[in-house]
Amino acid sequence: MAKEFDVGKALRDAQTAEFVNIVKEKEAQRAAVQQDLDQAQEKLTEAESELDQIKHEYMQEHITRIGNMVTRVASISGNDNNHDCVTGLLEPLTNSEIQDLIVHSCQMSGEMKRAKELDASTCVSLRLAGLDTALVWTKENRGKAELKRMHMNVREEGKALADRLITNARKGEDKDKEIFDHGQRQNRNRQGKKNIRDRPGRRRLQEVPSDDDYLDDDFPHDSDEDYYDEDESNFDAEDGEKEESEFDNDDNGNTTEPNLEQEIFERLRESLFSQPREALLQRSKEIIDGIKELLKDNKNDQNKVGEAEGEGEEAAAAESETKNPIDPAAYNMVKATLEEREAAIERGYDYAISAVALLNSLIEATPDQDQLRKDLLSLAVGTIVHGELSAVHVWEMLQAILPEFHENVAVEKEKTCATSPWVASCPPHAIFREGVSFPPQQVLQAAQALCTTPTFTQEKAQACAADADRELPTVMPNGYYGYDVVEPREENDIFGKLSSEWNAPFDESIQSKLDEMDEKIRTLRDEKKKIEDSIRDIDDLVEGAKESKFGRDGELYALKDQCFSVKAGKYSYEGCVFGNAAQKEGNAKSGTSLGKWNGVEFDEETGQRILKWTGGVKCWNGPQRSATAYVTCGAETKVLLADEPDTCRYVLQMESHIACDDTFKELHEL
Ligand code: MAN
Repeated sequence: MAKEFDVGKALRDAQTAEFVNIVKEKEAQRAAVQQDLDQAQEKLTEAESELDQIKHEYMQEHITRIGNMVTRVASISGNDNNHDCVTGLLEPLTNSEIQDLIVHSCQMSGEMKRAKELDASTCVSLRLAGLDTALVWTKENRGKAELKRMHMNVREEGKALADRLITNARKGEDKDKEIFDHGQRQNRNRQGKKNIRDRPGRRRLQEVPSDDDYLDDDFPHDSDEDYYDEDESNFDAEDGEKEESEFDNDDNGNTTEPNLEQEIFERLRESLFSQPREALLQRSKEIIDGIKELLKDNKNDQNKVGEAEGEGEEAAAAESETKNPIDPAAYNMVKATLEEREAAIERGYDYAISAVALLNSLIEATPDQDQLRKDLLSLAVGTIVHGELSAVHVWEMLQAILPEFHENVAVEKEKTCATSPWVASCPPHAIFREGVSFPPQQVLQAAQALCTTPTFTQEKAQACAADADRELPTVMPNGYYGYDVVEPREENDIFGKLSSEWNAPFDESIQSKLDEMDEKIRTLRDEKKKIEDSIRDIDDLVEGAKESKFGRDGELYALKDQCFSVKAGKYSYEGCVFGNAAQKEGNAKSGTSLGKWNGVEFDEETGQRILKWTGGVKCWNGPQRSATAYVTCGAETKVLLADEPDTCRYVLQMESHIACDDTFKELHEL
C-alpha cells in the first residue's frame, strides 16, 4: 500500500501543480480573449451595417425606379413615340375607376391557374405591388386589413422592407410565402354565396343591369336557394364553419350583424365585369345537374340491357337500342371543364374581395389626397404587372368600368350562349377624356387584334351550336356564356415588356456584393462563436477550480473525459469523468445510460472521492438509473468492481492516484 501510495502521490502532486499553472495561464489569457471578442463583435457590426446599407440603397433605387415607371405609364404627357411602352393608362381615370381596375385585375389573376397553384386567398399581385411602393398590409380578416406604410428611414421598417424586396428579386415572386399566408382560407365564398342568395332585398350597384335583364328568362331563378346545397353539406365538415356562424342568420331568420366580406362579395358579383361569370355559373349548374341525371339514366338503361341479354328478353334490348346513344366521356369532359371554370371564378372572387379590403384600408389610412392618388396609380400598374395581365385584359376591364363604354355592353340585350359583354365592343374604339384619346394606343391595338382573330367569333358560334335548343352541350369551348378563361399574358404583350422592366433582373454587382457580405458575415459569426466558446472554456475552468469542480486540488482535471470500465456478470459498466456512465451487454458499443456526470464529493471519513452520475434511463416501475463510484488511492486508475445493490442503482469501486493525498496517508498511517 505504501508503495502504491508513493507512486500515486507523486503523480497526483505533479498533476495538481500542473493544474494550478493551467488555471493561472487561462486566467491571464481571459482579458486578451475578451478583447478579441470585442474586436470580432465590432467587425461583425460593421459588416452587418454595411450589408444593411447595400440593401437600403437597393431598396431606394428600386422604389424610385418603380415610381418613375408608374409616372410614365400613368400620365398622358409621357413619351408617345415609344411604342414599346404604355403611357397615359391611368391619368384620365377617376380614383374610383382606378380602384375598380385594381379589384378586377385581382379578380382576373385569381382566376388564373397560377393562383390555384399558389393556394392563396389574398390578392398576391396587389400585395406585391404594395411592396414595390413601401406599402404592406396586415393579414386580412373578415374583409378588413390594416395598412402599414413602411418608412425606409426607420431602421427596422426599412430593413424589413429591403429584405422582402431582395428575397423577391432573388427568388422570384412565387417564393414569397409570407404574402400567400396573408389571406384567409375559410371557403368564405361558398358560405357567403348561400347567405347572399337567401337574403331578400340584396343591394345592387345602380348602373348594373339586373339579373333579369341580363340572364336568359329560362333560368330557374326560384331554385337559387338550393344552388349551393351540395357545397353547403360539404362545408359542414370544414373547420371554417364555426367561426363564420356568428355572422349567420339567427334562429328567426334575421340578420344579426352584417358580414363585411359578404357585402363586398355581393357588390362584386353584381358588377358589370362579373356578369359573364355569374351567367356561366348559373348555366354551369344547370348543365352539371343535367349531365349527372343523364349519366345516371344512361347507366340504368345499360343495366337493363345487361339484364335483358342475360334473360334473353330481346324485346327489351331492342327497345333501348332505339334510344339515342350518348357519349359519357364527352359529357364528363364538359362537366370537368365547367367545374374547373367554376372553381376559377370562385378564386377570382376571393382575390377581388381581398383587393377591396386592402384598398379600403389604404383609403382609410391615407387622408392626403395626393398621396392616395399616387398610391392608387402605383398599385394599379403593379397589380397588372404582377398579375400577369395583358393589354386585352385591361381593355376588357375598361369596357366594364368606364360608363362611356357601357352603351356598347348594354346593346347586347339578348343574352345567349354566345354573349360576351365585350363582343359588342368590337371593333374597339377610343373615347375622349379631357380632350385625350383613351385607352392608350397599345391597348386599343391589342383589342383590335383580338376582334379580328377568327377564333374569337368562331368559338362563340361553336358554343352556340353546342347549346342549341338548350340541350346539354357535348363540347365546352372557351368563351361559353361570355366567359373567357383567363390565361397569363404572352411575353410579347405590351405589359409583358413592362413587366421585364419592372422586375429588372437583380443587378449582378449588387448580387455579388450581397453574396460577398453574406459570406463575410458568416465567417465573422463563426469566428465570434469560436472566441465565445474559448471564453466559456476559460470561465468553466477558472470558476470550476474555485468551486472545486475538479476536486479539492483540481486532481480530477487530469482525468477529464477519460472513461473507465469493468465487467461484472453479463454486463460491463463504464464511467466517464465529466461524461456519461453506461451499462453494456456483452461487446455492445452502446448500452443503457446510467446517467450524466453530476460532480465529485470528498468523503472526510474514508478519504475517498465519490464520483456521481444521475438521470439515466428510467427503470421499469422504478427510479431513473444512477451510478456512484467510490475512488480510493491506487497507483493506477481502474474500476475494480461493479454492483447493483438496489434495482437500477449502481455502485462502482475504483482505485486512482487522485485519492493518494495526505488524508489517505494519515488514515492509513503511512
Ligand atoms: C436491465 C438492467 C438491470 C436492471 C433491470 C431493471 O435488465 O439494467 O441492471 O436491474 O433492467 O429492470
